[in-house]
Amino acid sequence: MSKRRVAYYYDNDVGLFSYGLGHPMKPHRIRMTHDLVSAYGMLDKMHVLRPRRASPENMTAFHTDEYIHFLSRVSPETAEEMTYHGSRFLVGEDNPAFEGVFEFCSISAGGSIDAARRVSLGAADIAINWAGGLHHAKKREASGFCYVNDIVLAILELLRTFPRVLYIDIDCHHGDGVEEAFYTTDRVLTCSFHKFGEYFPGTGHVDDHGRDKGVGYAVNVPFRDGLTDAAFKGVFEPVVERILDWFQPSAVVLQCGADSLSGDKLGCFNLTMEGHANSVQYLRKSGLPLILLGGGGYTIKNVSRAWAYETACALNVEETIDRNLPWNAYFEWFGPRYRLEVAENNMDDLNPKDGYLESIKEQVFKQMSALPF
Ligand code: ZLM
Ligand code: CA
Ligand code: ZN
Repeated sequence: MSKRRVAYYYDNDVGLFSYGLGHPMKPHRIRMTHDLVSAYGMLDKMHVLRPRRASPENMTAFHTDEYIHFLSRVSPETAEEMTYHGSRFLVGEDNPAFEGVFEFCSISAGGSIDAARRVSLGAADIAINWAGGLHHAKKREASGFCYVNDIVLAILELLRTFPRVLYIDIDCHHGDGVEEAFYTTDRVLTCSFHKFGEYFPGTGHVDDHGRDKGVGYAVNVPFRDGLTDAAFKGVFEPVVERILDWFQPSAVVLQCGADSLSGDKLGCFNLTMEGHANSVQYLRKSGLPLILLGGGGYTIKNVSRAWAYETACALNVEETIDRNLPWNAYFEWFGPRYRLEVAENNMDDLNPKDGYLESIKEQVFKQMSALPF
């Protein structure tokens, strides 16, 4: 069980895309992660694969033909007239029609679909795509920096082989696009941990737990600002343990959004690298087929630290890794300490105050215990 076969999907072109000047989402962080993974000598320990690019047909397994047709043709030059004449597929500054947007989406989605195929075939125990995890994209529109929902596409691929898939989302934002896609089915259980209250996208209330056949198969764990490692672990582990026992998934998809780390530009939690990676370690120990995806993460030197460390966790070599960063192409970005660490800061943790943490845990458990075992 300790040595798992790991497949790692990476396309060298992904870091070259740009959402535009000043946009917080920076595809370059995927390349920085890869450089760290490479500098640590981890590439030799896994199957390194370049994903096939997802085709429009692959994408319409979830999205509408009209939306994907639009996305495959839109460019910075034509965005305005296409939006003016057609329906509004892209909304505002969050989702610009940047140069190469469709190619970027086909790399991101291609990696997640290939990861799902490889795990389905039994050719890998863990498959990683740090360019995936774009959980807000909807069937017929882009949302929150996400255009194509690579996660939904990967889960649909897994459902061809596996009876039940568990989706866990530790991005600071609610995983609304994935939840919505599987809200009425009992074959996919979605579980998102997120900041809730005056925060994008506004969904993910603890009471939202699925509809029709899907009642009980959506789990939402809303947090307040300042979430620390201990508070997170104290909710994550019992909730996920209960889900594993009850749902008995045949495969797990973990969205490792890194905006839940301390010091993130858009996030408001206070997790260290180890506190974040505990989720990866916990699910690795379950022994279930596992897909690790990226997601948010806007303080990019910390994103690359966390995802490089989580790659080491997948390989079960995190104990042996040198906490002084090896020389790499972006070494100067990691000063002044040049360490593999994301430290907590002194922000106040509002979660343990006036019994909030206990009450959230209780509400989540209450919903789960109302279900037939
Ligand atoms: N305005 N530029 C998380 C997705 C979060 C919606 C408020 C846009 C920003 C943000 C874009 C340079 C994931 C909202 C924000 C300004 C309406 C959000 C472009 C700064 C900038 O400087 C910026 C021109 C931009 C966007 C901040 N947007 C911060 N937060 C959220 C979306 C995605 O991490 O979960 C997964 C990848 N949007 O709050 C507004 C309501 C648009
Ligand atoms: Ca989340
Ligand atoms: Zn996020």
